[in-house]
Formats: sequence, C-alpha cells, structure tokens
Amino acid sequence: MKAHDGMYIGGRWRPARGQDTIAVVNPADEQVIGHVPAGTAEDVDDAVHAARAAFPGWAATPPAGRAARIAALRDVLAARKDEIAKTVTAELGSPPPLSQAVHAGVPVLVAGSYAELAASYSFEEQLGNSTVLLEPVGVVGAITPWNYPLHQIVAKVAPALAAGCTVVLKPAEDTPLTAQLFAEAVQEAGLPDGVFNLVTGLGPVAGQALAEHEGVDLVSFTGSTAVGRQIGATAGAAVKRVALELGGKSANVILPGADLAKAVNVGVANVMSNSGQTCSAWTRMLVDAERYEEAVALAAAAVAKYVPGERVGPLVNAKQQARVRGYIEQGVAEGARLVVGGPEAPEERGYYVSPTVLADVTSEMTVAQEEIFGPVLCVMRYEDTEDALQIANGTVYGLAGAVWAADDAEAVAFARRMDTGQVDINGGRFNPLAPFGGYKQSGVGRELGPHGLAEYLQTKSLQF
Ligand code: TXE
Repeated sequence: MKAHDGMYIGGRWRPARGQDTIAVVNPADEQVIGHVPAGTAEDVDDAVHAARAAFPGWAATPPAGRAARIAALRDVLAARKDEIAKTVTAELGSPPPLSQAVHAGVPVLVAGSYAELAASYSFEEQLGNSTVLLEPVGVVGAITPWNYPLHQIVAKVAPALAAGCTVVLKPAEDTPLTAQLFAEAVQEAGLPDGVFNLVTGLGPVAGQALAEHEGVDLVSFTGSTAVGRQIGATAGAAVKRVALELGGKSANVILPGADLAKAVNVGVANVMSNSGQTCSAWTRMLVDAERYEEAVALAAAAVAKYVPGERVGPLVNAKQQARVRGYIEQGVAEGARLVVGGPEAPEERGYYVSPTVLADVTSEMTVAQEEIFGPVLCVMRYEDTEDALQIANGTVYGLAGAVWAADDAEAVAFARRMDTGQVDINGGRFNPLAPFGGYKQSGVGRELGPHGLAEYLQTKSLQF
C-alpha cells in the first residue's frame, strides 16, 4: 500500500520532526502493509501554525468560493472511490462491497451535502434591531477513530471548511493510510495551503498535543468515552469549544404489531455491518414476551448467514478482538444464553470474532450496558410498552435506535419518549442532512447537515 513518510502541513508533504513510525496492519491477515510517521507535539505545533496562518484568508472567502472548493473535493473523492475502498479494506479489513458502498460512497454524499450547504446556509440573520453574524470558530483540531476511516474525517472536515474554519486532523493510528489519501484529495481539489493539515500519530502523543494546543479553538473528537471525557475536561479547563461523539448502546424496539421478520432481519444486518464496529449499531433487540422465542430463532438464522471472511470482516486489531471475545464470555457468565457464535476465534489468522447472538439478556448484565463494538447481538424480552421504554432508556448512552410498529404514528409516539439522538422509524434510510449525535453520555454536539455546520460557528450580534 502506498504510504507517505511525512505530514501534510501548509499545502505540502513535509518530513516528520521525529523518527518514530507506526506500522499499519491488515487485520484480515495480520500482515504489515505500510508505515506512517508517528507525529510529535512539534509536528502538531507546525500544523496548528499553518492552520492559523490560513484562517483569515479562508474565513474571508465568500461562502460560494468555499462551496466551490468543497465541491471539487467531493469530485476528487468520487473519482478516487476505488482506490479509497481498497485502502479501507486493506487497513480496516472490511469486505470490498461494504468499502465501496459505505466507506468510500457515504463521504461523497456528505462532502456533496456540505458543498451545497456552504452556498445556501444563512451566515447572517436579522432579529429586530440586531444583525446576527455567524462566524467561523477558528482552527479546529479533529481527532477521528478507525471504524469509518474516511466518513469520520469528512463528517468533521467538510462542515468545518463550509463554516470557514481551518483544520488539523489527527486520524486513528489503525487507519492512517485512508487519511493520507484524503490529504491527497484536498491537495488535488486545490484548497488553499494550510486550510487542511494532517498529522498522523498516537492518541496519547499527537492526539493529546492537538487537544491541548492553545492555538486550537475547537476540538472535535469521535472515539471512546474514556478519551472523550479527558478531552472534554481539557477543553473545559481552557474554555474552548468541544464536540464529542462517543459510544452507544442503541435499542432496536420491536413493538407487538410490527413485521417481526423484517424488523429482526434489518436489525441483524445493522449490527453485523462493519463487524459491529458502529457506534450507532442497534446492539440491543427488544421483543415482546409473546414473540420472543420466534425472534431469537429468526435472529439466529439471520446471523448464521454472516460467514467470517465473506460477509463479515475481522475486527480492526488484536486488542478489539480480545475485548469483544471477553464481552461474549462475560455475557454467558452473567447468565445470557448463547444461541449462535461464541468467544472462540473462527479463523486462525486475522482478528475475526464469530457473529454471535446472546439471548435472555437483562439490563443488569454488562453486555446490556457497555459498548461491545463487535458482531454481537443481545436479544432482550419486555413485558409491555412501558417496560420496553424503560429498557430502551436504561443505559448511560443515547446515540441512536429503531422502532418498529404496525404504523409510523405508533412508532413515532414511542420514539418521542426515547432518550436518544436519532431513531429509525419502521426502517429508515440514511440522510446526510439529518443531525447525528448523542443524548446523555453518547456525546456533545451534532454532526452532518446544517446542525453539523452550526457546531463550527460562533455568534456575534450587531445592535442598531
Ligand atoms: O478508541 P480511542 P479505541 C469505542 C468502542 C471501542 C473503544 C476503544 O467502544 O471499543 O472506543 O476504541 C485518539 N488524547 N469507540 O481504543 O482510543 C486515537 O488516536 C487525544 C467508539 O480505538 O478513543 C484515535 O484517533 N486523542 C467510536 C481516537 O482517539 C486520543 C469509534 C479514538 O481512539 C487519546 C472508536 C488521547 N489521550 C471507538 N487517546 C465511535 N464513537 O464511533 C486516543 N486518542
């Protein structure tokens, strides 16, 4: 795999300040496929300076001009879709069709939506005798995870650019090659030097230096709750803006009148996609007592079709594999019924985990409370609608969810009472304009669409 041995700073690839590198591993066969530089605090400092220097010019570029550059970026991402998909498959292990459709495809939609929003958004509004100006926050420090390597980057960078901010990105150490491809795309799209900068490196070194840098005005982080808490505290102490997109434990609520087979099959596909490494995955399936065993059987049959190495890829690394296997063991130890799958690794090579269904899961169990981040579905029984609501809302998280009912009105009535940021009603389709983000400990702030753009703006009012 092609890998740059420098950082993309100020519009060019420059040598890293330090000598250390990070090996990039293909999780499907455990082979090293490349090396990238491990950035230091000095690299981060260089990148922040470049972003600061570029900020006044980019902020002053009329929205239509910014929109044109974002549209050019979208076009490059679209033209290089195959290369992006191959790179994601190589460093994340995702099956090629998923890489094409989701990992390479969705960022084109998101970048396209921000090309349009940059041009159409109202950066000025009139309130009585005041003119309210919505101005870019400044330099954004973006820290992204590996689970959707390009989407996570574009979901932060595109709205930041649309708002008039400049960016320093520190991508996940597991998937830096996709981030380097993105930097190439930025260069090819002709964005002004320093508007986007990339520093690869380790979280506790480069990531932390970025989060703590006083030249950064807003930190946008997606990743674990533990690191998010730390970044939130650092930002709080410096009184700087922060957006956190953290974990989830979303409920797929199947109400008594719903089409059970459809709800179960779509629910299983949702959990198995990307090997379960999706923060918004519907990992808890809630079914009424009467149809509970039927649902478990349907789920088991659907999960059995997810053959490791074919329809479902490995986990990203050995640590995540061990963690997910540990959760399956713990679930069984705490009384869950293992229906299919289990903690044994299905392949000798590669960080695979068997697609697994745990039934008879109750809210007290660890697997019902903590984010597993693997191909593991927990099926839970409820007695009545109030019980279902209590179970659905009974975690510290609130990122996404689904409700299935006899009709949309019934599902919407239930969804209104859910403490969660996004709910799919009787199915639902991806909408790049729909705000995405957490209630409770799933995070702070929203990504995507106009709400995602607003995160990168600050408000000034002029009184007349
Ligand atoms: O996350 P980390 P990990 C959850 C999921 C998963 C768990 C652990 O449950 O099992 O987190 O994954 C950077 N200062 N999610 O260990 O460490 C790091 O380099 C600044 C949910 O991979 O949080 C990477 O770029 N940055 C999730 C990013 O943080 C630091 C996606 C995420 O890594 C840092 C991924 C520090 N001290 C994991 N330490 C989602 N919400 O989609 C690490 N980083």
